[in-house]
Amino acid sequence: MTEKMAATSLTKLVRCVILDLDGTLLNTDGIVGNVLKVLLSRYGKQWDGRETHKIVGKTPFEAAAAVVEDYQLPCSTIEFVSQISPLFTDQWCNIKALPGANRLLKHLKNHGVPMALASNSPRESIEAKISYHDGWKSSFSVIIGGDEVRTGKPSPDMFLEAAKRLSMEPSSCLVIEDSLPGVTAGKAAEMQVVAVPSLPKQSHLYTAADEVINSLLDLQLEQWGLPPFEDWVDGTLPLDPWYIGGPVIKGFGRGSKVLGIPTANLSAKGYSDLLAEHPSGVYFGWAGLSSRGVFKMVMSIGWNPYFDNKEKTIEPWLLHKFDEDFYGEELRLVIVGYIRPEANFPSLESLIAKIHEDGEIAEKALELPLYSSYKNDPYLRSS
Ligand code: ADP
Ligand code: RBF
Ligand code: MG
Repeated sequence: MTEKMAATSLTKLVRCVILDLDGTLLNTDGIVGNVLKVLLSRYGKQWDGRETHKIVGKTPFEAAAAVVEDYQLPCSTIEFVSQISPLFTDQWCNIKALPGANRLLKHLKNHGVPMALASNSPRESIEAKISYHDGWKSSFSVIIGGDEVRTGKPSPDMFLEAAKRLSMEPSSCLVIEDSLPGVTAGKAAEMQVVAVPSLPKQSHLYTAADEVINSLLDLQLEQWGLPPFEDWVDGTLPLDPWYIGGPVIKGFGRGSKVLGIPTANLSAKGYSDLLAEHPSGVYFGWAGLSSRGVFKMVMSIGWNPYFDNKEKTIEPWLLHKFDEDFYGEELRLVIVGYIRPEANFPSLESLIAKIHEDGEIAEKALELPLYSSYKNDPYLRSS
């Protein structure tokens, strides 16, 4: 190793992790739609989910102001906030952990890496929200809420206070954050910062972060001198299986034509919640076709950066040679593992080569008992 490389890697070594809560560990955005649907209906208005992007990442007051204006509600922003707050409180029990959050907390706890939770929301709300997630509260040696420091993020106060209470130097802390104010705060505190943006197609805004990743599944702890995850198996990360299905519809019409890789698309209707819940990336599992059987499958979820799609889609490639199309047939998928984040590529050839590599990884992994047992899942054969 050269002297310069040794110096750079040394500056990266950390000894503890400071985590943000909403949007980083918890899918708080997932409940926003539920709450707005209820409140707007009281005003005789209908919540249009497409406006979510105007709300996430804002303070409660800013978000409320945007909704009051957009829907021309006959109330002040302050009135709206006081009406919506109890609705949010009622939903805290429904906020899901983001993919990879439980895995991360368990891993760091098992390895004795000290953790702090630092969130702009009040201490009381933090405690209430995490109370619904087993083992979370005891994972953190320190919890700091927005009401416990003079100024919240983007000020570094909260992170500096967390370091102090952990008895760590700021340079020994790794901050994990989804929001821009959080990243700004972490860098102002002179800490290492990994950004996990919660909104899609935003990574170019996070230039201040030391690394930008797509989801917690992509975290590489060894880069920061922390104990690496030990759960990857032959290039795959086992997941709690999830299920999705429906009739095969026409896609972008380019899978076979442009790439030579047909992907059997499912309609976004009826599974938008499921799609929103799962980070974009390349996954694999088993695919059942009602009259044809069960096949190995590798797929991408997301916006296909190479084609810069406007919609998040599911693109399942069945690892089997079919002699004909099967549009309209019922396709059932069980997704059992993760391979990599979606990427852009300098050429079509390199995209195609990568997808074939994904196919080989999936093909091999699905032989492992860990994954092969799902081949017999009744969901794949019922329709
Ligand atoms: P589209 O844009 O309509 O999805 P594609 O070129 O991606 O078109 O082709 C997908 C279609 O090809 C599927 O809907 C299915 O009917 C057919 N097909 C044939 N072989 C496969 C395969 N191995 N995996 C997925 N789809 C396949
Ligand atoms: N598209 C991308 O732009 N980037 C990717 O990293 C990517 N990975 C893929 C991996 C697999 C296993 C499959 C089946 C597709 C992938 N694609 C990716 C999507 C590809 O662009 C898509 O199937 C076509 O756009 C067809 O609509
Ligand atoms: Mg397709």
